[in-house]
Amino acid sequence: MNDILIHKTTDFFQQTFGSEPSKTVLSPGRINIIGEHIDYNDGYVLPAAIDKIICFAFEKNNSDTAKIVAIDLNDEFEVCVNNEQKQTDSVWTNYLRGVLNQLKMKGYSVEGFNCVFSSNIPVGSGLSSSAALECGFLFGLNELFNLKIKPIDIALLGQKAEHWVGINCGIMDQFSSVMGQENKVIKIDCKTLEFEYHDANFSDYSLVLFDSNVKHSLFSSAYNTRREECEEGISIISANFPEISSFRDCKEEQVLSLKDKMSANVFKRSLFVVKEINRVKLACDALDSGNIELLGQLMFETHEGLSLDYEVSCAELDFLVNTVKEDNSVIGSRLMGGGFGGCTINLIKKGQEEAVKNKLSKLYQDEFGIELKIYDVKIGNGTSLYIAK
Ligand code: GAF
Repeated sequence: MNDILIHKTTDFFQQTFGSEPSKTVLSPGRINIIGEHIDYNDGYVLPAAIDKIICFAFEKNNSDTAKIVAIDLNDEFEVCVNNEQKQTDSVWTNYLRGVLNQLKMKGYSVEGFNCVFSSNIPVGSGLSSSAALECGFLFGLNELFNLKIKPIDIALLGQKAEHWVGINCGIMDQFSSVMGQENKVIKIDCKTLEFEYHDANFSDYSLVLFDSNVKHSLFSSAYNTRREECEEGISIISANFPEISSFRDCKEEQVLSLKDKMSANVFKRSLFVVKEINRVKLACDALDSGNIELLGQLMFETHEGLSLDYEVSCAELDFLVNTVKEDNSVIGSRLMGGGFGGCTINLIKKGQEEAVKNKLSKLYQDEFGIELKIYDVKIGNGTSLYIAK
């Protein structure tokens, strides 16, 4: 599947600019097994890069102008690389403008270049196409101009570019896109950025994503509000328990004891975060010991918390999770990513995948009149240079 995308991208580059690209970069989307809305709360997350990617082709052009073409969008833009970039109405270009600004602010100098890219990561599905865009673009410029930026710093610069665009995100998406490894999930400590790879062995179960095919527009404002509510939560907790500076050191009982000192929303968000941090630790142990049933149960619990306490679900996602919960072949399901639409991630008994997919597609269509999209997940490598065989 990715071979077709790579050829399409490099052929397009050749036809547009009349030469072969000197660098071709593959930049993946990500899934997250568990640990949602936890990265910006100093907790642990368990994501992985996937085999859906953006392919970029780059070449220097001996000028001070960057010419960038988005093949799938049939759109392009040009900027002078020496200028400070401003936000525009064209959202996809803002991610790349944000990257150029970050490089400039950190003192990295780039010259003019040509770039084309194409993607098979569904946009708005919670698979983090934006992190793949920022980090793949950065990775390519790093290679093209020999900037010597370390992989983790590529992730951090990508995150800053996303903040510039307007989402005050954590580090999970960029980190997993850059650092992913085939058939491994990454346990990231989002406070220290220490990380470990764990085998992505789900035993008798397959990972399947159900894409609700909706994206409710309150995503970015609600995301930033959740972050602010959590900041308020931890500051109230620290004021009352001075030994605690981070949710990871906090116990459920301590949050419960502060119910009267917090607004209803801040209380619910804080409780969710403390429970979710614990769930990730349990889930990682369950994965390591092959107790996939326990992992699945924890995923259902996460969904309930995201829906009732963190309030980032929606009718479509709740329907997808609640429907498969009644099916014995599905042992875990939850909304994945920021919420308000996008995908659920599911663990389905091997051999039963098609039956579950067919049944759910029909029920979803009947309930909402929306076509369910389905992706079978393969865990792939992080951002890399493509070397033609
Ligand atoms: C989005 C953000 F970009 C991530 O940083 C993370 O917070 C996620 O939502 C929720 O877990 O993908």
